[in-house]
Amino acid sequence: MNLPGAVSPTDPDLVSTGHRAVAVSPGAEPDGSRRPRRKVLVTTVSSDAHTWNLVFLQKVIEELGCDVVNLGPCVPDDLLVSACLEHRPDLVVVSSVNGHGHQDGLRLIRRVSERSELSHLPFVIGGKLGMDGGEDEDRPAQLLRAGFRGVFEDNPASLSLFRSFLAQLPSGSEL
Ligand code: B12
Repeated sequence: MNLPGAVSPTDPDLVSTGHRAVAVSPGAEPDGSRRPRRKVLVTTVSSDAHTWNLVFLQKVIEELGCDVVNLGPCVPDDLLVSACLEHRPDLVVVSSVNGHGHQDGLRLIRRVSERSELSHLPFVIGGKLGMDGGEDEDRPAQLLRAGFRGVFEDNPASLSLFRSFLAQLPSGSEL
């Protein structure tokens, strides 16, 4: 199945091959070699008070051998920008489930794109991004156009695609 909006950091085939999942044990490549630990910043948007989605994502990302900085709920755009500058993550994962993720995400990524120091930093977004709770054909395209590298709206395949995306993410020192 081809999911609109879900893209790979290094492998454009992931979009068309859909379910290809890569299993990685913490700190090791599938061939057993070591790679530098990647740092992932987990956040939500300013309006969103839900927290278990963030805890869940933190656990998923840690299982894939990454260090996580979790900013918790209701993160103002400016705080997120300063956290990116302070922590220098390899990836920012934005999760939102309250229905405003699409609008807040567009505003947030525009704010981020004003900072040239963050131009190299990939952002992805996922969860329940609209008020309808389902998927919308235009939302991922809009979010990708605005600057997100991946959009993972709630559906049965989104977590597996996200894991594949993360498994292929290079750390800053490998770029
Ligand atoms: C608990 C809860 C609350 C609590 C939150 C407490 C807390 N400390 O977290 C409270 C009571 C505060 C709350 C408030 C509101 N809530 Co609420 N809440 C829920 C509820 C019941 C459970 C959410 C939860 O914790 N799930 C467990 C976590 C682990 O799962 P999850 O959130 O679904 O996240 C999963 C996926 O979305 C996905 N995912 C999420 N982000 C990402 C990111 C990436 C990259 C990927 C790959 C995957 C991914 O992975 C997660 C695991 O599968 C849901 C209904 C439900 N059953 O889901 C409604 C729900 C999320 N809430 C909803 C709403 C509307 C609200 C309010 C607006 C209600 C209101 N009118 O006030 C407010 C918003 C407050 C705010 N400012 O954000 C709606 C959202 C509707 C939508 N988006 O379509 C839901 C779906 C209820 C419903 N069916 O209408 N809520």
